[in-house]
Amino acid sequence: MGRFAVIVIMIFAMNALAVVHPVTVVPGTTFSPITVIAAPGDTVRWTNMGGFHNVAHAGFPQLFRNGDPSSGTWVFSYRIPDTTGITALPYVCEAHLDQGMAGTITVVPSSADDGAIPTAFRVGDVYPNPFNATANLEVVLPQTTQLTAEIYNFVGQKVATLFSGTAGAGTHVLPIDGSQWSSGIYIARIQAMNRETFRKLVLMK
Ligand SMILES: [Cu+2]
Repeated sequence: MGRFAVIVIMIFAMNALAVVHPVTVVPGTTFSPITVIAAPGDTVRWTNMGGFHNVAHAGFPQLFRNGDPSSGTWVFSYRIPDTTGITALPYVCEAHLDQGMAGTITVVPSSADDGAIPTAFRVGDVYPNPFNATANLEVVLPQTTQLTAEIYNFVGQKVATLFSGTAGAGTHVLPIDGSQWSSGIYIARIQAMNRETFRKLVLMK
């Protein structure tokens, strides 16, 4: 397939507002939310609400691990380094690897240039991806704005409109339902604030 040129406007922050992103380790085998969109300098904080779990970066070198899996209420914080070049920090619970207990921190450049309100919107990765039938797309808006999110198939036909209208500031999780689509590659096209971003999806049934 042809490649979409994605222009990434990278505005580096000198005094970005650091944010704490909470993740709940819920009873069962799920991190919630599964995907966190964060900037360098932000902190991700996991809280175990029950079950025998841990949190371990699934990369090399391993950047964080809170220890061996344990039950009981534990809290673990990890501050994303200011170094550039990290775009994603996948992590797992080592006790439930075989059950797919995993999450991702998607690292995007901070768009705050003065510690104030970010000026650009952020789009996370589609998760899970590849997916079977359903997935989620996360869009973070710094202000109320017009938002359009559409899915196109391999030959450029629109197969779904996830959202079209006015959306408020904050994090929007847009569900993707591919249960009626055939397996293959799809493209999510997200437009807001005079910018356009694309994400590739792989549907495997
Ligand atoms: Cu676990």
